[in-house]
Amino acid sequence: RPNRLKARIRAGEPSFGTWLQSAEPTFAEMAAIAGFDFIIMDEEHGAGALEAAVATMRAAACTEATVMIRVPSADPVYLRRLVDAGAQALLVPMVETAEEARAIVEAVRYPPHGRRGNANDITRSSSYGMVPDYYARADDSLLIVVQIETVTAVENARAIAEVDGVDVVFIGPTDLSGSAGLPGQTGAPEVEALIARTVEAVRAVGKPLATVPRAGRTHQQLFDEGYCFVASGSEIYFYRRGVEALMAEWRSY
Ligand code: 3PY
Repeated sequence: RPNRLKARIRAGEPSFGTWLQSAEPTFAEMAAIAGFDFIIMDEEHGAGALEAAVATMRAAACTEATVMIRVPSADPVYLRRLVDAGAQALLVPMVETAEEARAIVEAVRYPPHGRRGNANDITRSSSYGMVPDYYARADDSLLIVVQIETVTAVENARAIAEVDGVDVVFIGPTDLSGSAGLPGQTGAPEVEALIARTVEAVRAVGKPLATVPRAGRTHQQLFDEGYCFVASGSEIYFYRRGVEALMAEWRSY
């Protein structure tokens, strides 16, 4: 299965995504049918783990949408389990140094470029051995996205972006605001300044950026600033908006 999100990024096409927190594949399927280019299944703050990730990927497989997994941490063992299970895109939170970024890339690349173990005659990632050239194509077909969301990470943004194999740098404004001592104040000038520093550092390296929406910016403005994808809302958010509005309407009759 081609990594359509990676192809879109390479072609310079901006992509719209959304988050999946409940690990319910039905919502992944719905988001994919609705036309999102990608879905991030969130294992950092959401409910699911490996089996739900596989179910989510299967649910989206009938559409063009790519599933990205946000892992709970940079644990190389779990990263490897996910790529064997067929994850095409990984989002790693709280990356603070180039060394951490390099370790993530090495964990999921096959030798000689990394330390991924080879069982590709049986894994889901290689279509259970039915894709003969999987080993040769595996490294390049994976999309690796690292999150910059602490003040330390901003200081190291250029070095992180320079790591070979880091495809995209994802700015997390919410955690960055917390790290800056201004929790939740993503529009504060100090936080905006940290984001601007990161944008400048990553663009200097020529790597694409990604983020979530934030106040005062349309999606188009973010794309114009060099973000290749924006991940907006989640099934929890959409459901909350819907039930709150409908309850208010029904109780008003
Ligand atoms: C952040 O804004 O901190 C994120 O990780 C994206 O939700």
